Amino acid sequence: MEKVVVIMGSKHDQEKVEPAIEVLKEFSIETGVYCISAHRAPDGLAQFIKKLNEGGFTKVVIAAAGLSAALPGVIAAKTTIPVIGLPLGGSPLNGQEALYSMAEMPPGIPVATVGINGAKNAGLMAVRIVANEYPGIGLALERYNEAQAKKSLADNDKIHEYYSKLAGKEATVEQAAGKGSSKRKSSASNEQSQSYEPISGWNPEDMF
Ligand code: AIR
Repeated sequence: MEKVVVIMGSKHDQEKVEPAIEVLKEFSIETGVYCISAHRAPDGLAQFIKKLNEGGFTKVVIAAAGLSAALPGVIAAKTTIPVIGLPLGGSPLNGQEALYSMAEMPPGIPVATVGINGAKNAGLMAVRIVANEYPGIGLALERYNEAQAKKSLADNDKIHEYYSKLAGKEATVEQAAGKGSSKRKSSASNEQSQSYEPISGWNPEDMF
């Protein structure tokens, strides 16, 4: 079997699991994707786990499910391969039932659980586990983190610049209106704020 196994409880989970598969693809890690319900096909799942253990090649399993999600726990109970639980939302309890099912495992059978719909982090955690044995993947992870940091700091520059310019314009309008340091916005300053061109792809109103 493949180096990383991604298994979901239903074909309807596919879209929510996709970011994990994307991350693994980005790092060129051999990944097998499967769909078996722990509740609807328990014998099929047992056979699958048997094959997983016999294969001896898989380093980590990502198990994704919604509702009362037994899948990662059942897999963890029948293998010593690390299991990452990916609880899925979109359910009557918004994924909390799946989160609790995965995170609150009885002592002795661990499942490393990510956040609800946290497929990207599930993928990245799997990459980190595989990287323990493959230094090249570790280096790729370092580059990934560097690129991420660069992007985050570029966002900081844009946001800081946006508000600095906005503050500068408001001050000018206040001064022109002879209002000194009054915090109350004049309608002119409101017009100025609205006419200021927002930075591309980012809407300040999203923050509120
Ligand atoms: N599920 C399927 N068997 C056991 C569980 N917990 C989960 C699936 C899916 C949800 O139940 O992972 O998130 C609904 O599945 P379906 O197939 O009815 O859409």
